Amino acid sequence: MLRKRTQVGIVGAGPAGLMLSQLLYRAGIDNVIVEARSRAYCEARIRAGLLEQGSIDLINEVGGGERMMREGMIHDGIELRFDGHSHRIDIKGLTGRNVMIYGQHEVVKDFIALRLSQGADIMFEAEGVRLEGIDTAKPVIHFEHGGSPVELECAIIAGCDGFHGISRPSLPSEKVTLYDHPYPMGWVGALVEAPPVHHELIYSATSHGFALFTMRSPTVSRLYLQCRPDEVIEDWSDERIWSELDQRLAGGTRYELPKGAMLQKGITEMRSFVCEPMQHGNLFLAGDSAHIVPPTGAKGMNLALADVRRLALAAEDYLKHGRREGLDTYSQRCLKRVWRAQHFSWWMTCLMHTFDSHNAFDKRAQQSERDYVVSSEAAARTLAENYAGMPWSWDES
Ligand code: RFL
Ligand code: PHB
Repeated sequence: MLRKRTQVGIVGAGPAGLMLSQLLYRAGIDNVIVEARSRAYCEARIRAGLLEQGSIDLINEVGGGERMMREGMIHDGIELRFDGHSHRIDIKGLTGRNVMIYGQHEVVKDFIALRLSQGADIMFEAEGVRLEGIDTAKPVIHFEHGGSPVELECAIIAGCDGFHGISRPSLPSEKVTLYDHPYPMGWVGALVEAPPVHHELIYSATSHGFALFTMRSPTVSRLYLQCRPDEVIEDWSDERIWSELDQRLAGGTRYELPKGAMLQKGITEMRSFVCEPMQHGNLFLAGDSAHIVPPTGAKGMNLALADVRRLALAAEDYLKHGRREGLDTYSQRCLKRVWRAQHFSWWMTCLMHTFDSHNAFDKRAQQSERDYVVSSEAAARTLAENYAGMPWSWDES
C-alpha cells in the first residue's frame, strides 16, 4: 500500500483536470492528477475543436499557449446555411471577439507535456478509482497503480473525470438534482485528410438533416452529420458519409467538398445535462462531470475551463488564507455561465436540426427563427455574443 498526500487531488486528465493542475501549480498549490487511461489514449481522443476568446486568453495566461498561437486558426465568423443558402455571421464585427479552431487533443497534449516538464505527478492508468470521506477535512482517493493499492489523502478533491466518471456518483444522491434532456438525434463525426471546404465553419440545415463542416488544420477537415439516435457507426460506410455530406452541402451558394482518407469516425449522443449543486463537502465537480451540452454551440470544453478557473481561485483562497467563501459559493457562481451555455446550446440545436416530431406549426416556427437570425442584427448579435462566449466579467454581474 502506497500512502500519499497532496493539497488538491484531481480525478481526470482532460482539459478541466489539466488546466486546474496548471493553475494550482502557478499558485504554489500542490496537486496530483489520477487518470484512468494511458497518456497515449488521452492525447489521441478526438473531440472538441473550438475555443472561445476567454479560453484562448486563459491558456496563454498560464503559459500553455505557445503551439496554440502558432498552429491554431483564428476565426472571425461562421456561416449558417439554410436549404443551400449561406449567410455569414460576423462574430468579430458583432462582438469584438474571436474564436479559434485548435483541437482539444492538442490542448491536452500541450498541457500534459507542460505539467510533466514542471515535475507534475500525473498517475495514468489508475484502476478502480473511488472516493472516500468527501464530507471530512481529509477526503481520500483510492486506486490501484501498477498493481499496487494507493491512498491519496487530500484537502480538496476536484472531480474532473467527465460524464462517465466516478465523481458525480460519489455525491449523496439525496443532495443533488439532475437536469437531463436527451435529443432525438446523434452526430456522426469524421476526421478526414482533406482541406476544409471553406475557411470558416459551415453550419448547414437541410431537409436531409444537419451537417457541420469544420476543420483541424489547413489539410485536415472535421465533418459532422445529424443521424438517428439509435444508429451505430457500422451503419455509416465512408461512401454513405460522403454522399450525405454532398447532399447537405448542395444548393444555391456553391461549394465543392474536397475528399480524402477518413482517419477516424464515430457517433456522439446528444444530451443536455446539469448536476446541481456541483459540490458536496470537499468534493467539487468541474467540466463534463457536472454538465454536458450538445456540441452544436461548441461550449463543452470552454465551460470546463471556466469552471476550473473559478475553482482554482477558490481553492487558493482557502488553502493559503483559510477563506472558504469562494469554495462554498463555487457551484452557485459557476451555474450562471453553465445555464447560459445550456440554453444557447439547446437553442442552436433546435435551430439547426431536423426533428421528426415537428408538426406543421413547429416547422413554421423554426423557419421563422432561421429567417430572423439571418435578417436581424439584434438576433445575429445575440447568437454571436453567446458563440464567442460571455466575458469573465459577466459572471460577476
Ligand atoms: P473529459 O475530456 O471527458 O476528461 C475526463 C477525463 O477523466 C478521465 N476519467 C477518469 N479518470 C480517473 N478515474 C475515473 N473513474 C475516470 N473516468 C474518466 C477520462 O479518461 C478523461 O481523461 O472531460 P473535461 O475535462 O470536463 O472536458 C470536457 C470536454 O471534453 C467536452 O466538454 C468537449 O469535448 C465537448 N465538445 C466541445 N466543446 C467545446 O468547447 N467546443 C467544441 O467545439 C466541442 N465540440 C465536443 C465537441 C464534444 C464532442 N464529443 C465527442 C462528445 C464535439 C464532439 C463531437
Ligand atoms: C469542431 O471543430 O469539432 C466543432 C466546432 C464547432 C462545433 C462543434 C464541433 O459547434
